Parts: sequence; C-alpha cells; structure tokens
Amino acid sequence: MAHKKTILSGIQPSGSPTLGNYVGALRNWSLLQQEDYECFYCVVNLHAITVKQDPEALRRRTMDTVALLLACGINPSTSTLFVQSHVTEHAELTWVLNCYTYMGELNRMTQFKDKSVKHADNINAGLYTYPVLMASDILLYQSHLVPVGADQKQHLEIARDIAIRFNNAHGDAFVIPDGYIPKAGGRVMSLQDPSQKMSKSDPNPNGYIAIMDDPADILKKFKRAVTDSEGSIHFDPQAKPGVSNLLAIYSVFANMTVPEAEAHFAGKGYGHLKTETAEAVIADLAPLQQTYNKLLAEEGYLREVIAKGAAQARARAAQTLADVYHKVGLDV
Ligand code: ATP
Ligand code: LTN
Repeated sequence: MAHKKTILSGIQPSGSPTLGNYVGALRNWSLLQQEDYECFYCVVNLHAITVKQDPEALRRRTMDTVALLLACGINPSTSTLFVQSHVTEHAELTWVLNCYTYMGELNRMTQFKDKSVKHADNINAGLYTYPVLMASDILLYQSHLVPVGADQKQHLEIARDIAIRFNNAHGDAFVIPDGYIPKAGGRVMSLQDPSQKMSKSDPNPNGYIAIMDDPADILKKFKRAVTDSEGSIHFDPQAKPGVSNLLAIYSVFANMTVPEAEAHFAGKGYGHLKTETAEAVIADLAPLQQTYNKLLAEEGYLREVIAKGAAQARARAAQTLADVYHKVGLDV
C-alpha cells in the first residue's frame, strides 16, 4: 500500500462546467496536489449515462473535460488523470458493493429524488445505484480524502457506511474516506435564485457562470444577479442569500476570508460588489480558458495523458478488487 495519503475525486462529463464546479471542487483538486497526497482525478462517464446522453456528444465532452482538468492545473506527471470507463474495476466493484447496500439507504438519497423529478421519463436502476458506483470510485483507490462540493455530503456518508459494513463483515478491505468540502464556496448558489445551487443544467443561463463564459457574459451575469433591497453588504445566507453568495465567491477569488471581504466592501453599494466579483472571476479564469482552448487542439496529447492515467489507476484498483474478490469468495 502507498505511504502517502490518497485523494480521489470525479466530475461528470455532462453540460458545461460552472463556477460552482470550479470553486466547490476543481480549484481544490489543483491546490491539494501541492500538498503531500497521491491524487487520482477521474472523468466519471459511467455516472453520466444515468441520464440520457447522445453517444457522440458524450465522447466529445469526455475529452473536453480531460482538457478542462489539465487547464485547471491538474499535473498529469504527478497526479493520475483518467476516464472511469477505462478502468473496468469500477463497474466490477460496484456489483459487489450493490450487494452490501440497502435499498432503504438508497431511498434516502436526495440527489436521486431530485433527479427522479427532473428526469421523470427515465428513472432507471443506474440512477438509483449511482451512489454505489461513486463509493466504488472512492474505495478502489483506498482514498483518504475526497474533495467535493457540499451537495455530495450524503453520497460520501453512504460510501463510508458501505466501507465500514464491508470491513466489519470480511476484515479490512477499505480505507474509510473523509470529505474535503471548502468552507467558503462549498455550495455556490444560482445568481438568479440564490435558494438553489448553481447548476449547469439550469435552463436559465443567467443563473450560472460557465467556466468558459467570455468576460462580457460574466460581467453581464453578475450585474444581473439577484440581491435584496437592503443595500448593506454583509454575510447572512438566511436573510441575504444573494449578497452572501456574491461575498463568498468574491472572498474565494480575492483570496480573503469572508469577514475580510465584508470589511473590503464596508460602505460600498451592490454595484461595487457585483463588478469587483466579476472582475476577480474574469482575471482568474482568463489563463485557464486560454490553456483550455489550446489543449482542445491537442487530442493526441490528451489521449496520451488518459492512457497513462488508466494504466496507473488500474494498477491500484486491481489490487483492491482482487482483495475484495478473495474476501467474498469469488476467486475460485
Ligand atoms: P448536475 O448539476 O448536472 O447534477 P454537478 O455539477 O452537480 O451535475 P458534477 O459535474 O459531477 O455534478 O460535479 C463535480 C463537482 O462539482 C462535485 O464535487 C460537486 O459537489 C461540485 N459542485 C457542483 N455544483 C456545485 C455548486 N453549485 N457549488 C459547489 N460545488 C458544486
Ligand atoms: N457524484 C459526484 C461525481 C462523482 C464523484 C465520484 C465525486 C462520481 N464519483 C467520486 C467524488 C468522488 C457529483 O458531483 N455529481
């Protein structure tokens, strides 16, 4: 087993990634590389097919997501960057863990309930067991830390519960993982309805900033963000959800704590808050967008990165799966 602690996280290749994905997850994936962890980052295309996908679009978006992760600063020579379907152990462990997961547990998952409403014509068994596939992603690599947004907390808890249950039944097979959810930005809210999380599947594009939005759009969307009529800038997510969301975003991009950001805007109006937040976001995303556009033209390179990533990931995943098969008695 590795000496360094292990990090794993995943992102679906669906839709255009938003500022929520970036602040809640991707930015931290890149920052955590600088600490003493072995990092596995995965484009979870098996998760994506729990909702209907056009095959050609799925292939293209999977490669685009690989380019995005590199543009966000994932370093393929120190981190393992791979595509989930390339490592068949994910699907294999999922079957075993399905048999260690109770329907009662899955029935409680709020993401399943939300998605069942959103995709009422396609409430498939994959959507239902989605958290078991996610648990397999995490547990296959003996992951200690899982950087995600706050919306994934429930899925992390079920992953821990499944791991503990399996370990109790068969002896230790899995490390019990912890979540890493950022304090500011763990839940970036919609700019149009700050009671909802910012989502790439929002039908109103003014609700989200896509990471690839151009500067003029980013400024326009922030200027249109819903605030309140009070006029004072302080952090109070219950009473002032719109303003608090902007303050949280600003604090992340200005590298300040939320109280420092409040102090920065003391006596200023909402116009300032919106414009300065937009400017901070635009400046941060500009180099990322440039690198992304350059990488899109380098398909050969992207394919090299994920081929190497898959080989590295498989080496680790195969060890865990073999141990699980042995413990369960499948290795005759
Ligand atoms: P969808 O909205 O289509 O269900 P998603 O964006 O929630 O998808 P992923 O693309 O797999 O799903 O999410 C990748 C990461 O981004 C996850 O760690 C998730 O918690 C995080 N994330 C998504 N939306 C937000 C948000 N609004 N604020 C903070 N983190 C977020
Ligand atoms: N369900 C997550 C994506 C995801 C993931 C993972 C995150 C799939 N497998 C493993 C962390 C670790 C989501 O954000 N929708």
